[in-house]
Amino acid sequence: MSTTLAIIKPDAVSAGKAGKIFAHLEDNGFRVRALRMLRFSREQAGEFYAVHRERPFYGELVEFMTSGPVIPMVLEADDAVSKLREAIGATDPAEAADGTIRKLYAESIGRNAIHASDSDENAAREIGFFFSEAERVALGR
Ligand code: FUP
Repeated sequence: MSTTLAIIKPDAVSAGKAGKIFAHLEDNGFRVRALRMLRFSREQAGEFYAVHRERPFYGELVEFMTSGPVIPMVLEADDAVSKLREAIGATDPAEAADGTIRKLYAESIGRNAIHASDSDENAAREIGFFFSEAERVALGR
C-alpha cells in the first residue's frame, strides 16, 4: 500500500460535489487516512504551487485556489499515485476519459475539481504540507 494527496478544489466544494467525489474515490478502492477542510491563504497557495510560479496561469491558479474552501486528504491504495492520476483524468476535462472525476465534475482546465500528486516524491511533500505524521490515521484491515 502507498499513499498520495488529493485536494477537492473550490469549484467542486462550492458546487456541492465533494460528497460525490468522496464516494467515487471510496468506490474505486481508495481509503482515507487523513482529511481536513480549510481555506488557503495566498501565501499557502503560492507555496503549494511554487513549481508553477513561472507558468502563465500561476496568478489565476492561486486566485482560484484561494476563492473558497478546499478539502485535502491522504488516500491509500495499491500504487496510490498512479491509480489516483488515472481516476481523476486529464488536466483539461474536455480531454479527460469518460468516468473520470474531472470528466464528471470539472468545469474547465483552470477549475478542474481535484488535485492529485504526480509522483511519490511530490506526494510525500504535499502530504507533509497539510498533515503531520500523527494526523495520518492507521487503518484497520
Ligand atoms: P494536473 O497535475 O493535472 O493538476 O496539472 P498541472 O500540474 O499541469 O497543473 C496544475 C493546475 O494548474 C491544474 F490543475 C490547473 C492549472 N492549469 C491551468 O489553469 N491552465 C493550464 O494550462 C494548465 C494547468
